[in-house]
Amino acid sequence: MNHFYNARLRGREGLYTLRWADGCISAIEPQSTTLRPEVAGSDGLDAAGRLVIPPLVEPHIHLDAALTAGEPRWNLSGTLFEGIERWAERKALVTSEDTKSRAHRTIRMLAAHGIQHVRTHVDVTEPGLATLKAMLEVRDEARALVDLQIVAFPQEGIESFANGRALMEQAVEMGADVVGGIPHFENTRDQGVSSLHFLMDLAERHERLVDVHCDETDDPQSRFLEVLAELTRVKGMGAHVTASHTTAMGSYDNAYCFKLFRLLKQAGLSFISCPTESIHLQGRFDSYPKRRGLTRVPELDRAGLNVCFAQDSIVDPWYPLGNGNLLRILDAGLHICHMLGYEDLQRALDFVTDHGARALALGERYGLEVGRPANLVLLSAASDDEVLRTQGHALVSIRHGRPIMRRTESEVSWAPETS
Ligand code: 17E
Ligand code: FE2
Repeated sequence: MNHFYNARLRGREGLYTLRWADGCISAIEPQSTTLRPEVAGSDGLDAAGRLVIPPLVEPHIHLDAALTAGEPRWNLSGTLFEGIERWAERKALVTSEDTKSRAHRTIRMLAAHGIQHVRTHVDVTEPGLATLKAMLEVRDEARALVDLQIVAFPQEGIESFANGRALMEQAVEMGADVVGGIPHFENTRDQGVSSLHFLMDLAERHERLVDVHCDETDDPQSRFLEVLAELTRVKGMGAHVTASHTTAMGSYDNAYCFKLFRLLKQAGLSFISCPTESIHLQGRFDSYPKRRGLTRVPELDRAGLNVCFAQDSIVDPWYPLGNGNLLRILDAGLHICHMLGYEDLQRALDFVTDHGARALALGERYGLEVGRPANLVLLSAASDDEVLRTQGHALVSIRHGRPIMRRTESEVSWAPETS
């Protein structure tokens, strides 16, 4: 196979033929009519008027903890903090084989839904860093399916965990792509602030990206985002810094948020919201009315900031469900964030494609342009809103010019007497 024909492309009118050669996109040709298979040639695939897009991007997931829910115990309160405690118990039992086998199984679940770019957080609050070493191997072994970015993620803190700083330094030296953090979990406000100074310096020195679990709480006093944004602004690192979760922003008062947004725009950092995870983990200390526990997705988007959606968890101590389908997360996110208006539905896929690619700083490794990698996904629907309305799927995934996944569409058949 070397081309799609009768493809619809987002943001463009009409039908297209999309060709590739040597693993890269070689032509994007507008068609004047619908092509019949005899005309198009046997080495092409008929997109039948459906969308061809660059791959879905999963910008935030924890592959090291995936598929461990209930082992050894369930998170009964449904809080982030109990999740961290349950994970600490499971973490004591991990082996390299266990980590790698669960990570590979989960990556396959992601790839089965048209995802080819993944950023995973890997817990580095583990003396010896055996899990990180295993995940660095997974990064190479999984290349046929996904490009994997690894975040050195200090789940139990940088300042409040023994040797936290040294573990972070070591993780970066071993080859982590991204520097993480968790300021709202540090023991004190001061430690949260100093952890951010430390991790931003570490990333700057080693030229790494940054992705901080930031203010993942309903506590309106959790204001580490302003510190992260200010450091980002001063260092001019906006294109390389992401704030994940920032759920406290859903509880900030508007006067503070108004001032904060000015800084966020100057800093130009990216945001990731994990809507299914946050609606599940947050609001847990409320009775009624009960908060949604999400960051201000539409407001960030309207302010011109880069926001994307992510899964966060698949069957782990924090979230018991998940199947790799990022379009399910998009559906939930748009509902929870009051983003089902006409305009939002026309461009909904931005939040799981281009915006994710920007957060991951993929640059020219991503997108439908001649010369870029032939990483392409055929969807089951012709437009963003139809993908959502029909709960559409990725049907074919092409990676570096080779088909790696095909999904058969489900069909409904009727008994004769019903017609
Ligand atoms: N760890 C954390 O701090 N927050 C989360 N949402 C997950 C792990 C899944
Ligand atoms: Fe996370």
